[in-house]
Amino acid sequence: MTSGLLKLCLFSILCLSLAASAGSPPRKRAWITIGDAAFRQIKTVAPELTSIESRQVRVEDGSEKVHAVVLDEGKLVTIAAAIHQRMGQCGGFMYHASESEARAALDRRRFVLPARLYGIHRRDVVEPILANMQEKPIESTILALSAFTNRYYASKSGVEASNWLLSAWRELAAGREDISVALVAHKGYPQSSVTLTITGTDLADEYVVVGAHLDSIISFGMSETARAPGADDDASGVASMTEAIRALIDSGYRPRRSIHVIAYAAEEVGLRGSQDIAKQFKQANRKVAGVLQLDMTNYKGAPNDIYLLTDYTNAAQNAFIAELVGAYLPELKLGYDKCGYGCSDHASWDAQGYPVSMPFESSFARDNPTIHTSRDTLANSGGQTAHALKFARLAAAYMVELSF
Ligand code: IPO
Ligand code: ZN
Repeated sequence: MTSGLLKLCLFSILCLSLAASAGSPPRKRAWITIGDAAFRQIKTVAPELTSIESRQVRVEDGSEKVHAVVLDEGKLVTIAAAIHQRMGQCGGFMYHASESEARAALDRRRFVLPARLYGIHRRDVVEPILANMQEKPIESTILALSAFTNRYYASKSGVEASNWLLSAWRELAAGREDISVALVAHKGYPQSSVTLTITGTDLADEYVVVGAHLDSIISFGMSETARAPGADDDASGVASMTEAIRALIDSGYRPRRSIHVIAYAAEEVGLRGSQDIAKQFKQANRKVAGVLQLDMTNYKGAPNDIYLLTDYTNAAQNAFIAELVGAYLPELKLGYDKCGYGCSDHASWDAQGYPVSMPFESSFARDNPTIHTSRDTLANSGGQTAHALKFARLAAAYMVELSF
């Protein structure tokens, strides 16, 4: 018998015996990586969980222990709920489809980026764009997105919300040959991410990325028909980003680098959409000047206007963001905070070694108490969009300066 045939035989025997011994089909396994504090919390509801590997990972200003854990896929919902309930909105986890992906996620390699100069060079372009930005369009985007029953990654209305955004962005891009709008499909669930790309005039293969997540969730009783408006989390981020793009297009500005705007699918269930996209960027060896994440921009819960997250983000780019605020939004007060492992899509880019920042609406201790409930509505963020406009302006300044 040839060795190929022998292997095939052994494989068939193994499969047959596995199938015979199982009786019922084996349950589907999933892997997550999770910070130590959150892991200890979920152990209280699922004590059987053990980590298959643990590693102390370095973040910009300290370190944190992170575990890779294997579990039944059905347990993911319980875990998301337990983290939310026991840790407030803070801390999260990253979903992985295989053991090797989970182990790889513990290995946080950093890209050495070509040195580039952050700086304020385009006041002439930025100032008129910021002056033209308004609350009204932000409000309409938030209201439109939060009107979907929910935007859950696995639900019908979650797919409809993604299609709605596709058409809204196509309208913004109408008549511009250098702008493309597309859906990015993901494996294993029906919701797609949405992207808008302005192709750069002379550094088209270098990208400035701005993202926010499209999906919404409630912690308890999520279903097709459950109401998850997600007005702040994260219709607000999508709306801020959309207003930045609207004003940029309206000004007729043509960036030297490409600007790539992404509304991610499936953030709430382990950063799945953004992990796919960040991995695709790395696989394609794409150059990324920087990434900005907007997750929650419209609830002002604390004294400062913008809190820059210092963990799982890039310190040099954070300093540049502070510089942008000083130059273009000098009336705003800037604070700093942390939100733990896997707390939003910035972690997906950080995991692939790309420089990322996340300006946040509030401090960790005073964040929006309604998120992940049916009460996350515009009315419960004060019925206004003044706060989200600050983040929209920051995003517009970031896009222009970094794409120059
Ligand atoms: C979140 C982000 C930063 C901080 I500080 C606190 C809370 C929200 C995030 N965990 C979420 O639910 N994103 O969808
Ligand atoms: Zn959320």
